[in-house]
Amino acid sequence: MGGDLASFASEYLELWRNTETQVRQTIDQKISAINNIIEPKVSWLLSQILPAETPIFISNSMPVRDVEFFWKPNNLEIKPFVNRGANGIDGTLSTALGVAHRNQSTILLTGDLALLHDTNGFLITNKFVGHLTIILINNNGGGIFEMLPVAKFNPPFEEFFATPQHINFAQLCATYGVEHQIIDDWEQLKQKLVLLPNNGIRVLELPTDRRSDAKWRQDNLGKFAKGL
Ligand SMILES: Cc1ncc(C[n+]2csc(CCOP(=O)(O)OP(=O)(O)O)c2C)c(N)n1
Repeated sequence: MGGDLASFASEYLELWRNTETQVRQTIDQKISAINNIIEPKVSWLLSQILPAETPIFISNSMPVRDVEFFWKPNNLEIKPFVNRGANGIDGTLSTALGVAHRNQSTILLTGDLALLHDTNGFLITNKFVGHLTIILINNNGGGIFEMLPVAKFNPPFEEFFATPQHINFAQLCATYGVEHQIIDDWEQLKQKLVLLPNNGIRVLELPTDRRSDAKWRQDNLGKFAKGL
């Protein structure tokens, strides 16, 4: 009886492992062929290009979900920090600054609304020791809500759910004396991350389209599970 159970358990494990391998291959093929900036590719790429053992704080909303879906497992020993369970988008910047302070150069992966929620966290700049690169996925609003059925009903979707803020982040960063750069191709992002600065705070802003990126996930997540 015990033996049967053990062999069933190992067959079951084997099934999971094979499925994982297959799904990973499908994701890699599909995403590596994409040239335009889309949100899911950010997590996939970060998992492969950051310096070894880099700490990364991953914001709630779609960043943490994209990391869960698309992060490619490997032996770089990247150190992830998240606030799961406490699902607020508040305090994101300050938490990331706390992780980065007197630590190895650190990454924050965040959406625009989460960053906006806590921009006064930038006031710590004078006391901050270390480096934080903020990878800002700017889809002008809450991309997570595009994944819900309510997205089809506009109005009120844009005004009450997506809540776009139309912020010029270059100006916002200038106010706080924080370096800012727009990233519009993958090569540029790679060059910026292969070696991280030792001090200061900078924002690398990737403009994205929340509607089409939500559709991309909706169209592809099911296919990945089926190995298509
Ligand atoms: C303090 C707080 N306020 C509101 C919410 C509701 N909420 C969840 S996700 C989200 C949108 C976040 O947008 P953004 O950070 O731009 O990420 P995206 O959805 O685009 O990935 C909001 C407002 C929350 N989780 N926490």
